[in-house]
Amino acid sequence: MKSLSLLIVLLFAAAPVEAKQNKNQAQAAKNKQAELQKKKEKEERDKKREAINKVLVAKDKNHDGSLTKDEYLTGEADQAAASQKFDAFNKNGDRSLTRSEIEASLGL
Ligand SMILES: [Ca+2]
Ligand SMILES: [Ca+2]
Repeated sequence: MKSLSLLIVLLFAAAPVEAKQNKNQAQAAKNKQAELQKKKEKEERDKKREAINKVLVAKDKNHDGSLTKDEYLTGEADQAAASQKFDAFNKNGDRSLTRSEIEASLGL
């Protein structure tokens, strides 16, 4: 009987520790999830930047770091759609598309 009451005392004493451990584990899992999410977002940003680099390398014929509409439209199958895209990306309405305008349009 004595050992049973001792066991009960031990169980009660252990319960808060276990609850704390569960909480810590849940927090660790959350942290890991957040870390993975961050990593995924970074990978997506890197992918977008890489895609932008590719477009600039391919289309920026005079290598000034921005694309005129002519440069942008060269090689596009659907000229009307590409033209609309250019205008949508070209936030300041000037004659060229800068890297930062493209980045901004892709949410970077
Ligand atoms: Ca250019
Ligand atoms: Ca512009």
